[in-house]
Amino acid sequence: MRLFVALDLPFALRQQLALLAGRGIPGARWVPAENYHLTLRFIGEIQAWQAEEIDHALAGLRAPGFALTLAGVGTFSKGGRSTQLWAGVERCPPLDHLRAKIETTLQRAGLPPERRRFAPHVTLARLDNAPEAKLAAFLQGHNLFRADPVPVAHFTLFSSLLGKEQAVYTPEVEYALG
Ligand code: 3AM
Repeated sequence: MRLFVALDLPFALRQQLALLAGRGIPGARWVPAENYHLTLRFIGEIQAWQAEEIDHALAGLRAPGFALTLAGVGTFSKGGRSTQLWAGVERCPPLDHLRAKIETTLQRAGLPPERRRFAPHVTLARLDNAPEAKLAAFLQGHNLFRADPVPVAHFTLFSSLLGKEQAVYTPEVEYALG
């Protein structure tokens, strides 16, 4: 199975994000609102026995809940091409703390370390040759985006089934934050 650890987002926040999405960028594959999430750690394909160990390890993690505010929009690029359009996150030390704890926990459970820097975001669209001028206009137009803060009281282990159109993400286990 293919797994990742993420924050799922409350309905009202999904609605606010959906207001940003869906228009103005040819070549954008907009993520459906039910798929919005904030990835804390991609795990990838693993065996069922290892998933059980990961679940057990995550269940033992202790970290405080916190408030999360999404703000700003941006892009990731590869080889000079924009590949992903996202909503950003306001500085949030408890989120960084949670992410660090998850990383340590998963390494102790036997996963290789994540080498990539944590850049918290919610993906709004994947981009195939989107015109850079349209992207720039979108970024400028939504520069001041700031969602209402939401309480984060758990994190979630998701499974991911890659489909032709969109992946199907299923929350498998929720872990409460203290
Ligand atoms: O949270 P976002 O949408 O940026 O792109 C995948 C998605 O990221 C990412 O994990 C999230 C949940 O599927 N992902 C997919 N394959 C990956 C990989 N090999 C990956 N992240 C890191 N390494």
